[in-house]
Amino acid sequence: GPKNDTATKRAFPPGFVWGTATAAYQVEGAVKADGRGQSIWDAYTHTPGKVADGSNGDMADDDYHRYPEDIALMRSLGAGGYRFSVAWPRIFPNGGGRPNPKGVDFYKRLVDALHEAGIEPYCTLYHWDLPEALQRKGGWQNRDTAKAFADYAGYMAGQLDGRVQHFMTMNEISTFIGNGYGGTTMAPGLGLKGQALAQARHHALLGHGLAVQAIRAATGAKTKVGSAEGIDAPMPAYDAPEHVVAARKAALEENAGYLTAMHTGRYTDLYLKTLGADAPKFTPEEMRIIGSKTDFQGLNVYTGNYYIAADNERGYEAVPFPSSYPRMQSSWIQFAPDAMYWGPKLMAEALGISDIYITENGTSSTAAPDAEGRVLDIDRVMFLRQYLGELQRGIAHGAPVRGYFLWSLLDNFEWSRGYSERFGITWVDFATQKRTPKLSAMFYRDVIASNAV
Ligand code: GBH
Repeated sequence: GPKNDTATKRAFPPGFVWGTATAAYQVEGAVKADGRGQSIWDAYTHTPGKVADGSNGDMADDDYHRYPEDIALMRSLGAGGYRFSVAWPRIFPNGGGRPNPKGVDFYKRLVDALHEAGIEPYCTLYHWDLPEALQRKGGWQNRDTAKAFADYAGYMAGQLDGRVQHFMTMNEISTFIGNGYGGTTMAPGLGLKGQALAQARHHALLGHGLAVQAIRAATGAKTKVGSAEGIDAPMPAYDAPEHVVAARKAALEENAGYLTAMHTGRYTDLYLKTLGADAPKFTPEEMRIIGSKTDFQGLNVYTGNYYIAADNERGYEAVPFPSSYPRMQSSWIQFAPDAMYWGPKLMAEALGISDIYITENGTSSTAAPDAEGRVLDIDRVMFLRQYLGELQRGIAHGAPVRGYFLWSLLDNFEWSRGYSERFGITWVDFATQKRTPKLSAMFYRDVIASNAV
């Protein structure tokens, strides 16, 4: 057949990791199987009025049973990596105590099947499904949860040692604290304010740091530990030097409660000053733990914020998005491919990060099967092509990005949006569980095959 026009493509470095990503509660289903305990997301989704379409993750993609078929999909993409998460309540149904061997076995089977398919597993230990038993004791508001998380993370990493090389402690502390503890749109939906919120955030950071240490203690020297954090990527409004400086300052200050604390072991002066009496209570020892050295940083990049230089205490000012700014189906995804150029580059420069993985990037799309059953999601193809082009340009200009995980392999349970927003490059008919690769899957297969966009 006709050859691709590779001469006009922009190449990624040799050995660049191409993968897809999912999370346990969003794809597994099988919420009562093999002794799994309840999580805060079971409780939340079964509370009327919380999820847009009244749905839940009871079945989701039934990936708990269909993972061999899902690995076959990854294989047909030619993907070399897969980012998945472990459901804490499958391992410790009540948060701690005695482990549940059947839950552990599921992840061993999954990881072994990935290796058989030539796919490297990247394991996230916490993608928001806190055991409900721990929420009853205050969840992340309770400092003991940080210790319980580290115990679980160390135990699970030890069980997968030799089979998994890359572990991420948590996914997006900024989101589960911001929306679940500060807001009400995610589990547990507490709507906390002030000091209580800052303290819950501090405990989550502490859980991350303790888990980094526990994972290292439980695994061999080859293990690489990091986290996957969400950022609204800092971007200069345009690339004049003063605006680039402003965006780099924003990279530090806008992430002060998360990545900056994790990479420097301190809260910035501005962060503490802004919180004032609401600042978290912390000890120097806790800050040392939070700053535990990691081997890589995962960044989930969907969109960003534009900055200009400003004559104020921060030295920058965010440029608001006018309502005419282009967006994707999910209204929070402003179409901003330059987020993929500037985000990794400025975060690496601001925090001295040497190895980055894009642990999530992708978009929702309203594209649905046509008369012939094809899903021609050209909006997602356009989105991915532009973001990947900017990623390539960033790497060419020194951004230390080693791999990219597309969110998501499958349409899945999109948290409080239920099944109304589809992020998959594979269509899932939730009534039959039939999987159909979309046009974007063909596009991604092509990118992977040529290691270029
Ligand atoms: C990621 O979060 C998650 O890690 C992943 O599980 C999820 O499926 C994926 O994105 C797609 O959403 O409801 O208007 O208040 C991305 C960061 C932060 C985006 C919270 C949505 C809520 C917006 N998310 N935000 S709103």
